[in-house]
Amino acid sequence: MWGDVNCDENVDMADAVLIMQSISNPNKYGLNGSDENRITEQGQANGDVDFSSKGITTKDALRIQEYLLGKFVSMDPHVQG
Ligand SMILES: [Ca+2]
Ligand SMILES: [Ca+2]
Repeated sequence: MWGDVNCDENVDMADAVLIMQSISNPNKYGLNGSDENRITEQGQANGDVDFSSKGITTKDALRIQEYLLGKFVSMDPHVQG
């Protein structure tokens, strides 16, 4: 599911936050992080909603936030707008 970074079948602010946590605090929230709520490979795949940035970056987190604010009707990166 596009945008569902924490794999709870919902797209909300927590997903954008998890992307930023996995970038800023990889020891805890990265793929091999210590926190039980760390990002997973599936979560990274779900969260890569901005194809202009390779992999998971702050751009993907930003796109999720913009989606939540109503700027996009779909989280699918193939459907821009
Ligand atoms: Ca989620
Ligand atoms: Ca990306």
